[in-house]
Amino acid sequence: KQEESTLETAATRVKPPPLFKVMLLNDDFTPMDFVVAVIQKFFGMDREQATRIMLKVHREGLGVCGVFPRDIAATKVEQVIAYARQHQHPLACVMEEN
Ligand code: NFA
Repeated sequence: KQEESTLETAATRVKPPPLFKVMLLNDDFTPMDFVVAVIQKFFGMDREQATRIMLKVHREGLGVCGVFPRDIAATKVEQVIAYARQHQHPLACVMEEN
């Protein structure tokens, strides 16, 4: 098996990197349209997908926007929070190991 040949032995193989869910949390103030726009802008979804996730967050309290390696997840969280604060909205975004 190629993966166990001279270049990469079973002994040196490492675990795959952990993945993190990036989630939005509901609040009573952030406009629905703004949340849809955030999901489209930072998670590359179309308006229909983004609306489904926004409604899940609205109804259930939170929803997953994507699953990423640690650094990418952390950047998404920072970008979403910064963008929301720039627009004076309290929208919360968190990451959690999968
Ligand atoms: N609950 C917000 C409202 O009714 C909408 C919202 C959805 C906020 C998802 C945050 C996340 N305006």
